[in-house]
Amino acid sequence: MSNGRTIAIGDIHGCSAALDGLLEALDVSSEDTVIVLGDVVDRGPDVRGVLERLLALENACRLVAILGNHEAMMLEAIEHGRGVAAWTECGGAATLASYGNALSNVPDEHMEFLRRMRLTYEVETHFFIHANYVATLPLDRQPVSVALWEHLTHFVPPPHLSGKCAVVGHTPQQSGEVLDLGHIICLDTYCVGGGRLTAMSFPQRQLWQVDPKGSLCRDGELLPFSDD
Ligand SMILES: [Mn+2]
Repeated sequence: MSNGRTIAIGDIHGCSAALDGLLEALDVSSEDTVIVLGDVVDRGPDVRGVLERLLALENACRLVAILGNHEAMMLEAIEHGRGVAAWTECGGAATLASYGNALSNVPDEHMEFLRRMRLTYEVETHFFIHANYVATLPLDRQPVSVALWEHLTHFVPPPHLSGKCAVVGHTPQQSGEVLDLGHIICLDTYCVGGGRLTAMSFPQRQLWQVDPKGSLCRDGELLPFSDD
């Protein structure tokens, strides 16, 4: 067992300045595992820059990239030409703009990164998935429609059969505050809409937040566990 930390980061959506500020505060080492919770692309100002930073981060720590619905849409659009209009309208236009509005400008390295993204990841006490889960199914059998798409505003599942706490993104918290339901923690604090980009360590629940420009709001604050 390494001495490294396990740190999850909420939905980045092309906010490279926020990601820079957050990574500076986190000061990750090669021992650390950093989990990005998906939706690193689309909507925000600098998708290409975010992917460049994540590729660099793979060399600085153990990076685990969870697949979000936006990466799934981007892969479908670019690799199979499916749903291009829907993807473009859902924030894909910003992704395209960051590559000079030409799909051919998206480097293979960036596409390979998207293809490496995984549906779930788990540690002893927590598991990580983009949107939501089916409580009665093991983590390796989670349906993609739920894992990538189902908002917590639509359905809050009971605790997962593993007994582990779920850490998710996808359902934006416009307050900028982490949503803590006891058995589910949502780290999508709506950076792309003017909220914050959030990182939290597990199981310690240390919290770091930056604003869209990357200025630190909360630095390594320890959040109490709720009993809910
Ligand atoms: Mn999402």
